[in-house]
Amino acid sequence: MKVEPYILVEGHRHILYQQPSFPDEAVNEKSNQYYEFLDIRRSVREFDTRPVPREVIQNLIMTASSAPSGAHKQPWTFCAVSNRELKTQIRKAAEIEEKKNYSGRMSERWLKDLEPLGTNMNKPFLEEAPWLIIAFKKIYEIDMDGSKHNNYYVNESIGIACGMLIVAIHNAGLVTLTHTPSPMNFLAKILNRPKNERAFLLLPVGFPKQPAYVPDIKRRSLSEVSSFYV
Ligand code: IYR
Repeated sequence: MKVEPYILVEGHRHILYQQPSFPDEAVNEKSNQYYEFLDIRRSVREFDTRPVPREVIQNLIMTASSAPSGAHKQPWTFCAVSNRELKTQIRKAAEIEEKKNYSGRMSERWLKDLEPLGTNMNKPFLEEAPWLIIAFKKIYEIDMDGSKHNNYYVNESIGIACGMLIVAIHNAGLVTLTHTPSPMNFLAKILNRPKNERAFLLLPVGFPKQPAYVPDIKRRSLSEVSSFYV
């Protein structure tokens, strides 16, 4: 059978999709290996001083940006910060917000839930990590003529992209954590972002400190996190 390299769907070109295919046994093996590989990933809050080349960060961002998004709008900008002064400014501003969070804005219950994780209002990783990647979501696009158009499923889209970024970081032998200073509008100010962008997540990236310690948490079992309808 002759397979066309592309077809037209309502006048739009759809190109032939190809990806590697494996025998059943290999599918099983690969899915299990990948699970084991990702299951060792942890949020790490202590970073080594070892630098990470800019090219690596560029690759990580391109991996994140390969994520699916609402109507393929790719409604995100990933800002990569290695500049010392900017990192210091970000740390100072984040700690001001976190101080308010930890000493009043967060509920007793919330603080209790965080206790085993050992987080607090001090965020040294914001200066110690060689890079900070700040994911900004683009609420809307601005046309050449200045008109605004809302993007679609922006939170879902950037959430998926950030998930892929975290996996790419782990795959490269690097570590990160999902830092959520709140409110986080200081990031748009410090980084001078355009009006249509809102900070979504801050991910410090680097090599883990040697030795690094992480909380002794357990993950839920398959039966706790799933229901099958077969
Ligand atoms: N944003 C704070 C508090 C915090 C909240 C949750 I939910 C965490 O899982 C961890 C921390 C901070 O970044 O410390």
